Amino acid sequence: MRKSRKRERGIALIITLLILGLVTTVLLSSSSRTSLDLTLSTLYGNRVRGKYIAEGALKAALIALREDAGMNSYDTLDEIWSRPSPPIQFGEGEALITVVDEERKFNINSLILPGGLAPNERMVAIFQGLLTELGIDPLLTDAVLDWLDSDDTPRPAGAESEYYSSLPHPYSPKNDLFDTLSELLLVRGFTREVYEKLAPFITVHSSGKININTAPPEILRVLALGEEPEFQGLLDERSVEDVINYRSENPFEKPEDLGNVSSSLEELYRKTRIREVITTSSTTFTVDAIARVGKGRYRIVSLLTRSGESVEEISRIVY
Ligand SMILES: [Ca+2]
Ligand SMILES: [Ca+2]
Repeated sequence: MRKSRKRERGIALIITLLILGLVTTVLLSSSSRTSLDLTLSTLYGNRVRGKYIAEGALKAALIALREDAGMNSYDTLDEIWSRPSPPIQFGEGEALITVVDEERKFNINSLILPGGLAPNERMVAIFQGLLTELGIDPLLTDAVLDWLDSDDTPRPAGAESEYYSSLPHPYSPKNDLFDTLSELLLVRGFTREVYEKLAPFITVHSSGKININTAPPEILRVLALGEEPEFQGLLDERSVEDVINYRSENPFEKPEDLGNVSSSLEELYRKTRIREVITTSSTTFTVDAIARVGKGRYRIVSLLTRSGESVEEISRIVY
C-alpha cells in the first residue's frame, strides 16, 4: 500500500515536470517562430531552450520538496525529492535533476560555538575523525578553527594573519563563518587535492545536525566521536551496515529510532549525547538541474531552504 502510494507520488512528479516542460516548449516554439534571426544562432537558441527546461526542472524539484513536507516530517533517500530519476525527455531536449540534502554532510561552521571564539569540542572530534577516515591529516582542523575564530592567536598547527600576510599574494584570515565551501581553499594546508577529497562530505549551509537517514557511511562512522570515554571511538563497520540496512526498510522518523537498530546502538543512544548531533529531517537542499537541447547545455545549481511547506531559493550558480 505504502510502496504503491510512493510510486504514485513519483509518477505525479514526472507528470508535473512534463507539464512544465511542455508549457515552456510551447512558449519557446511560438516565440522562435516570430524571431527574426532564427537561423543565426541555433546554439544560442538551444541554450535559451535549455534555460527554460532547467528552470522548469528546478521548479519541479521545488514542488517535490513542498509536497514531501506535507507528507511526513522526516527525510530519507527514498522520497519524491531524493529518488534518483533518469533523464526526462522533452521533445528535442532532456532534463536531469539531482536533489541532495545538506544535512547528510558535516557543517564546518559547526566547529565553532556561537560567539565565534570557542571550538565545539564534540564537532571538532567528529571532523578530525572524518579527516582521518578520508586519509587527510586531522591536524588541518587547527587551521580551520583559526580561520573561523574571531581572535588572531594561532593554534599549534593553525594559522592566523601572521602566516597569511607572509604569502606571495597576502590576504587576511576570515575570522568568521564560511559563506562558501570553496573558501576552504584559502585555508592553510587545504590544497586542491585535499579539498576535492573532503568536499563531498562537508557543507557550510545546513542546520548543523546530521540526518541519519541520508548520511553516507563515512559520516555515520564518526558520529559518536567526542562522546563519553566508554563510547569514544568509531561506530564499528557492523553498526554502520546495520544502520544502512535498517533505514533502507524503515525511515528513522525521530533520532531515538536509532536505538531500534540493534542493542549496541540502543545502548549508544541511551548512554551518550549523540542525540545532540543527529536529526532525521533536512532543511537545506542543493538542486542540480541540467538541460540539454541539441549541443546546447544549461545548468542551474540552486541552494534551497525549506521551513514547514515553504521552500525558498537562497542562491544559485548558472553554468
Ligand atoms: Ca520527507
Ligand atoms: Ca582567527
